Amino acid sequence: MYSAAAAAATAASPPRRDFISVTLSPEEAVGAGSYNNSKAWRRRSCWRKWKQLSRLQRSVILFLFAFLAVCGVISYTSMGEPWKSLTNKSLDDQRTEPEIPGLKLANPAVLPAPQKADANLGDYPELSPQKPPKPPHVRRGPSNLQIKPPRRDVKLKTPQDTSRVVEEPVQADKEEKMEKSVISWRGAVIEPDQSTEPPSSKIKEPEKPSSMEAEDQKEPVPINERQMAVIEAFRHAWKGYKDFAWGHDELKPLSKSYSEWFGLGLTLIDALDTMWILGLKEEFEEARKWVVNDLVFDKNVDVNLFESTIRILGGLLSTYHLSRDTLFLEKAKDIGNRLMPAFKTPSKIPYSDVNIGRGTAHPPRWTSDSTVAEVTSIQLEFRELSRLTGDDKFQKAVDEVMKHVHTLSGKNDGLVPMFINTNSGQFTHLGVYTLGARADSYYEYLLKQWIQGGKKENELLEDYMRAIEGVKKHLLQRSQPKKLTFVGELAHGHFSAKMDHLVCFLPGTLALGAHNGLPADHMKLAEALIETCYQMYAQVETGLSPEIVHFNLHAQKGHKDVEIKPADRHNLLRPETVESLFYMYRFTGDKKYQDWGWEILQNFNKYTRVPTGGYTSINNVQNPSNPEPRDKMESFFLGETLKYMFLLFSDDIDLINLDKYVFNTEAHPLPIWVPA
Ligand code: DMJ
Repeated sequence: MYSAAAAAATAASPPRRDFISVTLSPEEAVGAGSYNNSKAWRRRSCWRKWKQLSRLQRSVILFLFAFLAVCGVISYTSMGEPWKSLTNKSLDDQRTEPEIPGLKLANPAVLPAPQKADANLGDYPELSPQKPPKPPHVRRGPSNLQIKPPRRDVKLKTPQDTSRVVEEPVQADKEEKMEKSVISWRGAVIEPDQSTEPPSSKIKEPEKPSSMEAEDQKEPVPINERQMAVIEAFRHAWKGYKDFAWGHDELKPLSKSYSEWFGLGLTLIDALDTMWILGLKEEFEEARKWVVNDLVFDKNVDVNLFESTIRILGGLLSTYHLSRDTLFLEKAKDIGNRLMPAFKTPSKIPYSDVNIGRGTAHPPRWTSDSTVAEVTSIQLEFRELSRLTGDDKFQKAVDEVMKHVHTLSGKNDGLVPMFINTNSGQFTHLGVYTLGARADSYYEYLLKQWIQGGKKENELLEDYMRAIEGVKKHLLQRSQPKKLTFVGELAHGHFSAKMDHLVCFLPGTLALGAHNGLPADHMKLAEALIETCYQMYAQVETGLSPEIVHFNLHAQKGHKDVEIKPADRHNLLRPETVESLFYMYRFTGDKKYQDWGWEILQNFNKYTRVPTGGYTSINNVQNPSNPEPRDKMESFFLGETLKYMFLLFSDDIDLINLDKYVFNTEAHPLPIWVPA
């Protein structure tokens, strides 16, 4: 087309440089030296070219332009939306991607959506206790049951802090209730309605963790070196039990055998929730299998109502709460039902012993009395069983005991005698008062039931407050030379400066009461008493407390505060001091309590650890060169002592949060019934 037009133009008029230059090839133009690539030159050249076209040619070209323009408008409107969203998405991606200089993500808009935090809960990190310096972040409990790891912002409660700290869980609970999800802690899941319902409610199947909760996960608090040492101690104890006593009640670590009390795998059941809390997944699964296959209550065997309630029923209930595995609840219901014949007495004060296979109960052979601590320290467990099953018979039976004891005469300013008759329902052996054996956990359970029930049962609080006043009035004294405050005993008006190690539960209980709003002087007393309990270890040659001490009331040259009688110098690996150290550390944040516990753990390792596995009670805490091993590991060493050690060394207040759980007297945590 250009050639024809050029030829025609050449013939009609003299050649014009600019025109010629357009029709020539660039080489020719350059050769002619006339090529000018300026914008003005190009504009003029196009216009001339346009003018040279025929009208038809111009019309065709204009039509083509118009047609293309219409097509363009149509296609823009149909593609506009996706384009817009793609553009916005890219912007969003830019907002959420961190800006790393020099690094660009390839095709960020087409990356797969991120996985949810719990998409693979089966990936449970294994503990590696061999590497204490940088311990792994561990989610406690078997992976499939793990819900919420602990909070990142670990805070210790101080008395000044209390109001603020208490508000947190309440607010959190409110939000969780609104979402109709579950309240949970590290695998513990409590349905909100379950945690508030009265005993008449029906049991519900546990819920699986929702994806919403998974999103809510927080960074686990790492396990520290001291906690790793507890895990190591537990594994050593467990090795002995597994190798020589598997499925039996107690390990005899020296003779590499076992002893039987009820024939119900007492150590294994007592240790279940400890394994959960310590994160010992493999051990837990193995023990669970034993419960599935071998734990049978249909046995012609006499069990002690109190001991089997606090260790077996309590252990099964807390393991159910932590794991949400209904196996443990079913077993708890089974044993709970089998213990009920104990309450068929003329007074409704239960007998001490029950044959769980035959469904019969009886007092000990030599008396029709029961021990006061025993009949008043089964309430947390039976009440919880009623709440979970919806069957109020368990709670009714134990509440009746408490109501009856509340009205009884024979107390001394709230202090109770040690025995109660199952026929008459009256206290017997009047006039002897102790916070030690046979009475201890009566006081503990007054406070703890009040807390468990949402602080509404005033009679329990009244009895507790009165009893603490009774302790102050009749049982408190100070020793010489260190002026240690201790709790003695009263027998028919005579004060005895004797204190059982068992009494060392008291500082922890007093601190728990103060944390729950009871008078501040309870905390002061707790601080004084825990110092005394620590001295019961520190002043002894092995650094381990004897079963019973006598305090010196008068200064004597060369005498310490603590005296030990030959019959009392054994140590059964008991938990009470470590238990109280745990409460004291939780509520004060004072590291000295952790240090004291650490000393005690080291001394257990030094004097009671058996090289082939297990720990043993000893006969003589005063002889470091021969503490005389007794060849028995009590189940509470795993159920309580090591559990409280682990909790004491933790800085994670959500590791069994004391505003959500109350420990039974065997250290099995049960949920506090949150007020509706
Ligand atoms: C445990 O069985 C319980 O703590 C009980 O309350 C007292 N005795 C032992 C531990 O010492």
